[in-house]
Amino acid sequence: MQRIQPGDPIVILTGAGISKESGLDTFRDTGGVWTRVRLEDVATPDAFDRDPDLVHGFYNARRRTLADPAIQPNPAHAALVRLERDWPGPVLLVTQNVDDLHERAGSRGLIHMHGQLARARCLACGAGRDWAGDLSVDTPCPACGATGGMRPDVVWFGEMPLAMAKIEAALAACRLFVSIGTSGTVYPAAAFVHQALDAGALTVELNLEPGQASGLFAIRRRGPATQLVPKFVE
Ligand code: BJW
Repeated sequence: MQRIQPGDPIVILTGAGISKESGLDTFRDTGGVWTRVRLEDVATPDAFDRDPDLVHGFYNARRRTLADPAIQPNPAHAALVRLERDWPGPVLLVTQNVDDLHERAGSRGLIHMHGQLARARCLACGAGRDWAGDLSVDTPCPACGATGGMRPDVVWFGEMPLAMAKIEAALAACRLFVSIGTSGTVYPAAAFVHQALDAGALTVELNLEPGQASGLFAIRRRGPATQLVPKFVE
C-alpha cells in the first residue's frame, strides 16, 4: 500500500452522505430524494423546459429547508476544515452537494461540481448570482431584466459538471484520494477513483454503505460520517 508523506497533494470528494446527519436527505438511500420524486421530472434540462413550475417548486422547497436554522454543519464538515488548515500540502475539496454546509463550516476554495442551491442563473444572459428566496417563471433576471429564464444554478443530468479541468488536474497529481458519503453512481464523479488510481494515489472510502466502486478503494471504513471523518483526519 502507498505511503503518504506530509505535504502530499490530497483530493477529497464528498457526497450527500456527509450532510445526512445535518438533516439533509441523500438521494438514493431509503427515503432519499429520488425515492419521492422522479429525477426525470425535476433534474434534467428537458424537465425544466416541460414544467418549470414543478422544477422551481422542487428547488424552492430544498432552498427553504437549507435555510432552516436547524440545518447546520456537522463534525464531518468541521474535520475537513481542520484537514485543509493543518495539512502542509494542497488539499482540494470537491463536493457533489448543492448545500453550503462546507462553506458554513469554514472550508474555502472548494469546488461545487454540481452547482449550488443558493445560486440562480439566467438562461438569457448567463449571469449567475447568489439567490436566497424562491424562484418562479415570473422572476426577472436582475442583470438583463428577462423573465422566464432564471433557473437554479445546479447541474442536471446531461449537463457538464463544473470546474472539470481543475478537478482532473488535481486528480492527476494527487497522492491521496478520499471519497466520503457518496454512492458512486453518478458520473463523472464516479470515475474519480479510477483517475486517482491511475495517478498512483492511495484511495480511501468513508461511507455508511459500500459505494458502487467500493472494491477499488485500498482502505474502506464503514460508519456515519460524523464519526469516520473526524477519526480519519486526526
Ligand atoms: C452516509 C450517511 C452518513 C448515508 N454518513 N455516509 C451511463 C454510464 C455512464 C454515465 C452515464 C450513463 N448514462 C448517463 C450518464 C451520465 C450521467 C450519469 O452519471 N448517470 C448515471 C445515473 C448513470 N451524468 C451526468 O449526466 C452528469 N454530466 C455528465 O456526465 O456530463 C458529461 C461529461 C462526461 C465526461 C466528463 C465530464 C462530463 C451530470 C450529473 C448531474 C447530477 N446531478 C445531481 C442533482 C444536482 C442538483 C440537485 O441536488 O438536485 O447531483 S443527481 C444527484 O446525484 C446529485 C448528487 O450530487 C449526485 C450524487 O449523489 P450522492 O451524493 O452519491 O448521493 P446518494 O444518495 O447516491 O448516496 C449517498 C451515500 O451516502 C450512500 O452511499 C450512503 O451509504 C451514504 N450515507 N448516510 C456517511 N450518515
